[in-house]
Amino acid sequence: MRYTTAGESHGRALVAIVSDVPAGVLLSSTAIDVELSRRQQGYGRGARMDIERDTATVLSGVRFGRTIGSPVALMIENRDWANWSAAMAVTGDGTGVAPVTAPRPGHADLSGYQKTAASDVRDVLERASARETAARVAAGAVARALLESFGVTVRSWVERIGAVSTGPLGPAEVDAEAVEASDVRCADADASVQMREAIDAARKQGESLGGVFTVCAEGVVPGLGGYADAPSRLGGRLAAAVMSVPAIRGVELGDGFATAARVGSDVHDEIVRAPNGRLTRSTNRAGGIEGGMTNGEAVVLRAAMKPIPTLMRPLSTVDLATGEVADAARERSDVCAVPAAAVIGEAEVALVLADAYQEMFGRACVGDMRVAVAAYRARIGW
Ligand code: EPS
Repeated sequence: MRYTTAGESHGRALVAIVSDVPAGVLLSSTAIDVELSRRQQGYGRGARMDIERDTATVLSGVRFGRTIGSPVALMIENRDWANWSAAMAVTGDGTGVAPVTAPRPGHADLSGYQKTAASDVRDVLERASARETAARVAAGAVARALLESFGVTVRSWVERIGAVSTGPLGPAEVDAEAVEASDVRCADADASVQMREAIDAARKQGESLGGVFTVCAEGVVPGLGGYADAPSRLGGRLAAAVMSVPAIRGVELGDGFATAARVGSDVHDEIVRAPNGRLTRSTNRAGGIEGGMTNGEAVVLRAAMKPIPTLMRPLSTVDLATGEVADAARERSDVCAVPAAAVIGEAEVALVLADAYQEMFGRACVGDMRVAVAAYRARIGW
């Protein structure tokens, strides 16, 4: 399963095309819209989210509620387009449209401008905007629908916003319903209050805040990915997918960086025979990935997000038209988008895992994949 996206932040629409989707996956636009709505939530989001009501129109690849083995094309219209149709017109010469000339530190603005010989930073920032992640989440909903056929669930929670942290939590410690009910995606009520206070304080100061979230996939079979060559190793694939989300600056699997300071016996997970006969692990410090493959434990990945670079109290930059020192461009911004990033992280993890299932069990038809999964599970006693 692969996907590509198109669309500018204030253009007419975002589009996702998901290819290599097997036939027979139950897929409704309602299920996609649930994910899009989850991405729009979160305390600290900017005014843009008051304008948008992201929903997906399924343009192809689905018939009578099931995928048919052709690419699934999804379109999310930008409601804000109505306010930008002149500035983002496909035709004309831009007369009367003021260019953006004050690149924002931390964004794609300056390097993108230099790379593409743009005359207006807007040519770059429109596509570099994290608005594009709505299309990724729609694509991820297709992957999620395939994973559901195999009993795999993918969830996330926030463990840090700015200086407020619950510390790393395992899946057994995190109530999924409480996370969904929290506008900071944190199941701990006290920490949630402090996180909201931190966001309020940042807003007052014209600041932005980053944080840390965890994505967790449960119900995966062992052996997804591969140990034999570099591109097949699942840890790298998961990390690359989540690192590709704008503003993500670090990813770790399981205990990740903390394992570097411990001795081996405090890091590796002993193999035990569970009462149901499965070969399982007494702990899950590896975050479900060993030797480039899943080991059957929950896949647990943590990601660090930097504070969003558009600041209402702007940093200093150089105006590209005048060469003078200037304030970085600003219109509006999220104060904090860590809860949204967690939902985007789920989509990325779902897409990688769906692809790994297809690699191992077939790409054409979900019924055949189910038979192959059942045979594999019977063979390994899982
Ligand atoms: C976003 C839409 C954008 C931003 C945000 C993400 O809308 P606008 O630029 O119209 O305010 O709110 O993007 C960024 C903060 C960024 O730095 O790219 C969305 O739909 O998630």
